Amino acid sequence: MKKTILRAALCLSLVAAFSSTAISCSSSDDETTENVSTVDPSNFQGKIAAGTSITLDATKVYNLTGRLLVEKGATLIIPAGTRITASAGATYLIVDRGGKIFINGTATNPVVFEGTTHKQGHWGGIVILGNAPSNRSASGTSTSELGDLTYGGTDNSDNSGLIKYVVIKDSGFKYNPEKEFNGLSLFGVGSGTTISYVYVTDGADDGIECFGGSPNLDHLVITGVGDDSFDWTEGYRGTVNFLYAARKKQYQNAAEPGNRGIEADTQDTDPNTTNGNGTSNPTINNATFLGNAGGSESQGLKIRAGSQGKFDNIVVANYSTGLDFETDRTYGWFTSGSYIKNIRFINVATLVKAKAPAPDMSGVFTINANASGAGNGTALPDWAKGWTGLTSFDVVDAMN
Ligand SMILES: [Ca+2]
Ligand SMILES: [Ca+2]
Ligand SMILES: [Ca+2]
Repeated sequence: MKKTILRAALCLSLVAAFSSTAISCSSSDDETTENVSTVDPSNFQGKIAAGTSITLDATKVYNLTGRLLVEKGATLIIPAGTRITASAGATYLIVDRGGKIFINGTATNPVVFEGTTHKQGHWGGIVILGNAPSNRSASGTSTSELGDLTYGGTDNSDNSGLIKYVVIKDSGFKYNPEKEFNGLSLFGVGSGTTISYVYVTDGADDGIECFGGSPNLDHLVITGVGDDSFDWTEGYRGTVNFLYAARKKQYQNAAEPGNRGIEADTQDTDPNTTNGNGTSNPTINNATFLGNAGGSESQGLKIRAGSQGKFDNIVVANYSTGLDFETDRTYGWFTSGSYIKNIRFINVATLVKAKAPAPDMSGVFTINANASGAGNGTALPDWAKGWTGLTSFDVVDAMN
């Protein structure tokens, strides 16, 4: 009762400037939908409504206590140095189609999202929805497994804002095996969005997952996530430039045996159709993937379900299998051209694998023993030092 009264009072105090918001003050909704025009740092959740722009205060620590939705037409600006601590459970930040986020971290002052307790899966993650196509439907739209909102459309160059120098720790809360947060989940995000210098660490499920869309991402560091470091599906077609991805053996367990650097799909609901919206075909340049031989999915790059891709300057180290292909359409793409160039395998038992009957896949890549990957071979590249809190990382750390 007390909570209800407080919520009603809070709502009334906040909606004065927004005449159309009374309906959203229902407390019956599981997802809190109170509009926020000012933010309570100790209870950071609710809805930033259309027409509203909120800028956080970097001198304060924000405790994310539920869902924070940035609505279509609303803007959330997070200045350099802001720290957001997330309470346990389905606490997450979600930006709706047409909403904008600006995470303005810097190399010396990143924005940090972390759990109130440091453990994998403690809180949700960051979810961005855009207007770029998903191949789950002819219209390019679908419903997000996270947040249950419509995403996608027809605008490949859609712009959801800017994410720069952000650290995401302890993410990956799981509702059930089909609904799991990744550190950063991009649903139909368009190429007009800027995503640079993102560090996901110690999270459950995947580090970053792209569900369709065409966002370009650069300078990504992903260490110690439960499933795949980088995952794509639904016709993802962006470019990833400079990616340093490493496992941490300490996190491998029966519940999360995942151990893939990349897991590439074309669509989960029906991999045999792309509904006219194309198969996944991103470009990955300058990437390092450090695994360890443990776990049931020790594959550097798992490319399947018709996914295509173009790779250049790639280091794959300490995986049982380097390149693991599945399905005829994926075989067809990689045997039809030179799409994996300058790859370097270090301590990889089986360089390439494909399910029978498959064509000979041994010629689909070109080796370069001097490939630099993310910039420094297996070692942490210079661009990843400092803002991540890391000063070094190498194969030994992935084995721990
Ligand atoms: Ca995932
Ligand atoms: Ca995955
Ligand atoms: Ca996947």
